[in-house]
Amino acid sequence: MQAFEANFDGLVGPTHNYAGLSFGNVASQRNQAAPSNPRLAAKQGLQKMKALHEMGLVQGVLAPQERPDIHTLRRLGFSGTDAQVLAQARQQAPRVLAACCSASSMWTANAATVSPSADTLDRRVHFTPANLTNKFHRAIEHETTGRILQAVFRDPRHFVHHGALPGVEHFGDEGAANHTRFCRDYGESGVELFVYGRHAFDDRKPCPQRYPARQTLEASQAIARNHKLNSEQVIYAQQNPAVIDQGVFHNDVIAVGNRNVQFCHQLAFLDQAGVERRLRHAFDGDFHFIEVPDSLVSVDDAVSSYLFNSQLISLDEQRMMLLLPEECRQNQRVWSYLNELLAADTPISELKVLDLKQSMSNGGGPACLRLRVVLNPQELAATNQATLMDDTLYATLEQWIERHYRDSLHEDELADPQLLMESRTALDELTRILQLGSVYPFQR
Ligand code: SUG
Repeated sequence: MQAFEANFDGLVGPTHNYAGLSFGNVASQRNQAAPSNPRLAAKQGLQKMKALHEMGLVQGVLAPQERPDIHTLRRLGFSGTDAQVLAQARQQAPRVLAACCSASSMWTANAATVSPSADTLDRRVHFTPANLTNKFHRAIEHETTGRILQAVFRDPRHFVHHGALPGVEHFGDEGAANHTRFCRDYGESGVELFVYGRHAFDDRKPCPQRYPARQTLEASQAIARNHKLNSEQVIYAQQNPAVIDQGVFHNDVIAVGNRNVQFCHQLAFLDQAGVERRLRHAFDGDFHFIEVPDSLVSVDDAVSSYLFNSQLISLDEQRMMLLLPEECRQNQRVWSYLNELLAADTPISELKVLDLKQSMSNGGGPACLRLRVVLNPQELAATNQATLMDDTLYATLEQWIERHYRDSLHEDELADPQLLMESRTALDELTRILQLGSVYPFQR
């Protein structure tokens, strides 16, 4: 059946800030305590959604989360009025407060793993919100993420929503950032590649030494089972531990795939030749494994430019476009490689560059900001239409951002009770715009 890929981007929340919360993510660590601009961040994200919509792609919006997360702060023993909770947290545990204020749900590549109906035994689309156990500020996302996904993909005849995996390191799961689906046509059954950083139940296997491996093999296997995938169409591949130690905290920082193309760095996987062989074998058709040599683009270049965190988009049956962050144009080696790539005989025939600096400064590029959901026409019709981008929604959201977002925010301001009020007012209005119902703790 005919199907297509929709991208659901995370709207940047009103508390977007740089708190240095992600050990192993070099941009997050480098920009700790820098002032942020939530309004600009949200507008940059919205511009990207508009650009994809204007290219004729189906573009959706996923709502941000309630931050500061008063509910979690109360679970951690802070009490009294909301203002008192914030004041106590600021005084006694400012890093915990910062974690409870992160707008990190904007990176919806980490919201969930999604398997299209063409791949699943029951022919429904399966969603598993990622538990994101490796980072506290992200581990508090999945409950609300699950509610938002259910409010967008409601119809149980088409959509299955699983709970997040057990919230322990053994089943650490980072969602679609470590999951790529290859297919000939989107509506045909595909090959799902799950990339993991370590084995949780076997200490003898290689693992990174400096930075954490956030995804385990056992988590990926559990998702494939829950999603009722055909095991012959599933490949598990270990990320190269050496690149995790250089700042590649998710596979989507070193590889991106679409349909019959895997575009990746030469050092992306532990057994790269084996991964290529298994993909070619499972794919059953013409397959392009485009490997970028380390001699042309180093891992450091890949991490600083986010070359592989681009979106690889089908323009038609043959041609694809890379949607890149501006940082790729600023890196001479990356930019000259890309121009050579355009001249070579591959499906990648166009480049488009976007300014996403506010998100990039926290280690989130174009691909981090979107969750890919392959849908057939019936599934699209069953999707919450109010979340789909068009000119009206774009204009509404732009005004909404203008009304509710600050144009500068610093860690010191996170305990300001006014910020909480602003954020809740904005989100309450947003749930009406996107017709989500009551998805936030403050609304329940
Ligand atoms: O989980 N950064 C996010 C970036 C996620 C990028 N996603 C993908 N690669 N798919 C993370 O490390 C930084 C927040 C801070 O430091 O304030 C942060 O959470």
